[in-house]
Amino acid sequence: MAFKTDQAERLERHGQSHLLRWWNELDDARRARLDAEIAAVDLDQLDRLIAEHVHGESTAAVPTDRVEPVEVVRLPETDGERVARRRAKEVGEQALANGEVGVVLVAGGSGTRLGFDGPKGTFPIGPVSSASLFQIHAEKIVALGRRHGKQPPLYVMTSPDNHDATVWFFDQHGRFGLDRPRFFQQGQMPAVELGTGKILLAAPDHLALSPDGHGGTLLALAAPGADGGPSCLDDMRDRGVRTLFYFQVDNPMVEIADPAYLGLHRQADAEMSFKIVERRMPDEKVGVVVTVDGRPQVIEYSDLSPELAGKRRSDGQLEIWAGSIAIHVLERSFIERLVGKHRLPFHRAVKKVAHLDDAGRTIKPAEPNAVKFEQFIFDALPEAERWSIVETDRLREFEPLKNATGPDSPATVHQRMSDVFGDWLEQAGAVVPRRPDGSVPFGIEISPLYALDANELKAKLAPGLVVEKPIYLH
Ligand code: UD2
Repeated sequence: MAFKTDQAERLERHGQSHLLRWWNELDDARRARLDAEIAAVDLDQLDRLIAEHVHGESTAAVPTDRVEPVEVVRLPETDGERVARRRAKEVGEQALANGEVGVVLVAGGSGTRLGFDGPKGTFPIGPVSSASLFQIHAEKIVALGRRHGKQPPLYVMTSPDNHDATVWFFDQHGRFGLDRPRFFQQGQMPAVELGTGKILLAAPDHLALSPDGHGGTLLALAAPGADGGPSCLDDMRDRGVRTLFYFQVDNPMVEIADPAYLGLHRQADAEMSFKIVERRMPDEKVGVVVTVDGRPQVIEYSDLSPELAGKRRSDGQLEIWAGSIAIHVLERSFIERLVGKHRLPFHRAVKKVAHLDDAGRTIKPAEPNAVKFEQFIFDALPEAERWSIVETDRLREFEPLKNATGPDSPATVHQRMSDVFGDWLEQAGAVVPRRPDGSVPFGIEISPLYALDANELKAKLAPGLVVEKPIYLH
């Protein structure tokens, strides 16, 4: 197979001809692979990104004086607020019962910080059962289907690197009882060399590619399905799904399709909604929701100036306090509008990327050597005509699995899950032992199929249970 001349010329024009260095040594199959990967790269777009993020001054910092706190629906404190929250919940429950809600789970990330070999969703995280993240999420959706009479369809975003392993895992487990989960793949972007902007080769026939960020969800939802079939958006339209609940694979505490949140979103006639928590400290690794010149937007933690991150009100609270925990509601019509005309911006991440050197040896760099480009879903917020920002209780709903040890690790997730399930058991009249700091001393776990929330547990469990050792209700 000869390389198409126009492809070679195209690379030449963009200063990327080095990608063909080993062309003459490749057999036809490997040439075809490299050819397809190069053809898939939008080199005009990449030139712009390299000019801005590799050679240019890539500063995402927003001038502090234009940034204001965003308006938030706070956790209910008064009776009136509790009644309003209950009304919103009824609106969300009706949407679920009507089958108008779909669930999007983003699981395409590489999970490098966790150091786990395999899709992060397959990580065994149940504190007693060792159920995987995927199992816990899937069981919540099955339980929602039982409760509301219609199972919300699940759309799982994977990346080319973990797609097959993800689908295999669901198949091995009978798809956890889900009716018809659909798996769709996000796009990829090439990594380029820091300083030069040259695309890196991972192998003689393979570019160093990585997922294009969870902002890639929008285009991936609109892309044709396998074999040119309907896109996920087409599928949603066919099923009458109008509203999407979006969440990340790493947080087993997420209240999937939380009816009160869905209801608040609908009552605001919002196109996009954010669940937020109060930031605990200036350097916490969550994006912050703010307004800039009156429009809402998220500033990612890595782009936040220390001055803004640590600014405090006179009462000592952080002024910019609304931390995004990446739990969103999006209208399908909003996504359709965005993919039609708008492109989310790309952010740069400087990373260590293994690559071939000029002699064809694989180099595993000790220091960051490359720039990766990623889109973030939260950059859709400024495009929304209406939005809602809703506070949730961090202790109940946010304990993500990010690291192998220390904060946000299996140990902290096990503890938090057990503490919350301990609370549920106490509310149901059980006796649960506690350490002096209030934490429970061993694993406690309740399968979503046994009880989806504290009220369901209360209705199911006779009071008087004394918990003396690890327990898994399922
Ligand atoms: C994300 C948010 C941060 C905060 C935090 C809460 C970004 C940039 N930051 O931080 O503001 O809300 O989460 O936990 O999102 N993913 C894909 N494809 C990709 C990249 C990521 O599906 O190309 C998924 C990934 O599988 C995971 C999620 O997105 O479910 C978050 O990715 P991350 O762990 O890289 O984000 P993190 O912790 O930097």
